[in-house]
Amino acid sequence: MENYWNKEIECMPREEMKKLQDERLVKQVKHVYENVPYYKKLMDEKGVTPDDIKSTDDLHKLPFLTKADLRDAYPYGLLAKPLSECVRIQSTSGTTGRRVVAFYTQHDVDLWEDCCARAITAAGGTNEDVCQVAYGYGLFTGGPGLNGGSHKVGCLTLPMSSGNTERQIQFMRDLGSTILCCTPSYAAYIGETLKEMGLTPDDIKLKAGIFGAEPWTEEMRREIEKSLGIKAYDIYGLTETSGPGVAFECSEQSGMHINEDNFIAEIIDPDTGEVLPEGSKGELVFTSITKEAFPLLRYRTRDICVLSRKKCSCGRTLIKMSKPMGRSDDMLIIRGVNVFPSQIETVLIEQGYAPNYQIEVDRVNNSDTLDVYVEMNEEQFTDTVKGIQDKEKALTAAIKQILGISPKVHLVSPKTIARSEGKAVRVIDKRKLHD
Ligand code: DLL
Repeated sequence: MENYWNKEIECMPREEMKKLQDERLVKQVKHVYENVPYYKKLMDEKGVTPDDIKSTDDLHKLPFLTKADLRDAYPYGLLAKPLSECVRIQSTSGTTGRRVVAFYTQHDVDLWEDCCARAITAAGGTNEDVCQVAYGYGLFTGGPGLNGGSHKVGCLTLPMSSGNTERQIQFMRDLGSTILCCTPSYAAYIGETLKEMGLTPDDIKLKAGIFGAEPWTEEMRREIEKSLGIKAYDIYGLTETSGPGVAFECSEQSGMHINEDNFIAEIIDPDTGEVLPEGSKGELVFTSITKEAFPLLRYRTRDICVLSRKKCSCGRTLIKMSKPMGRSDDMLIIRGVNVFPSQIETVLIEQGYAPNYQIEVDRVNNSDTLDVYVEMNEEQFTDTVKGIQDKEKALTAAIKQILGISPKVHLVSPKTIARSEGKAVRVIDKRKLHD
């Protein structure tokens, strides 16, 4: 039996959903044009006015927004409501200098939590459940989003945040948690720890997990399902569009339904910006049609995926997105933290190293590792062993300061990092997260 949080919306006939989107888009464009001078300028430059947008068929006329725009307009430049009406911010992890900050009115928080409630319900959650939220709390959207969704559904909510794995397992056993929300890599780690503690899935009551915020494979899904004795559901979202719950998986476990009453999805060619027909692989672009405080229009996510309207056995008519298959920029997600190679390069240069380096990312025992190989010049190289170790320590600390996660730094002899004749290969990602 399939469960819905809001059946009317989730199973709405296509034509009705389009009508709803049309109305909301027209209203939203007007709201943004009148209240966000930054976006008005982009529209003016493109020669588009709100009168040109009569339905979703006109969406392609609007300019795109990118992460660069968000940095440019930081912190308040894209705000569409007076501060007096905003009640919350959230922010993404690990971006350079200027972080991305998203704003919420109470109405926005409610809509966001509602999206998360849909995800929890689709995973079988009801008010009989005990929902353990082990995503990070704080600026990261994972903890607060799923926490709010869990409250809405009426689950007994355990706001654990991430970390302290043995305590997670103890609470899980003592309180009889039935739903676990965390990143897939943390779920796998909890599974391993359970085993190390001499326990089996029969010793816990978990039945479902809601895992997202980073790429994960079908193999990883099977491994987690087995180690915890659960059904594992994917959930997608990004801070810029509110957080988790933009899309969620249903019992069919074959792609995530996008909450189309709140977000219009498009797939574009990342090089030309041209809108591609349904079924094409390309960059996912979102327009939020219900958010008040931070309503981004045509925001380029950089996530590469495919959209599909194929009939779903769960009865939902909401369009489905595939698992993200990569990114159209060079952002890496390491232990849930967004990392750009350029951030590491900036630190190296600041610390007096030449930009001869290589970043190696791997996944060992389901946890991401980050190794940074940095070449010393002749002068640096003649140092003593202790001197080199001290330099490695200082560099580790400086990188950690910027990224929020700790790398393993290896200083290597001059001229040992291969020079490239074309584009430098700065990153070796051995994780094989995409098929
Ligand atoms: O990761 C929001 C979130 C929290 C989603 C909890 C799901 C669960 P950001 O930190 O802004 O927000 O990172 C957003 O993470 O553009 C994707 O590249 C990636 N991402 C998010 N969910 C998935 C997923 C949160 N299910 C960026 N599969 C996005 C693959 C994902 N990648």
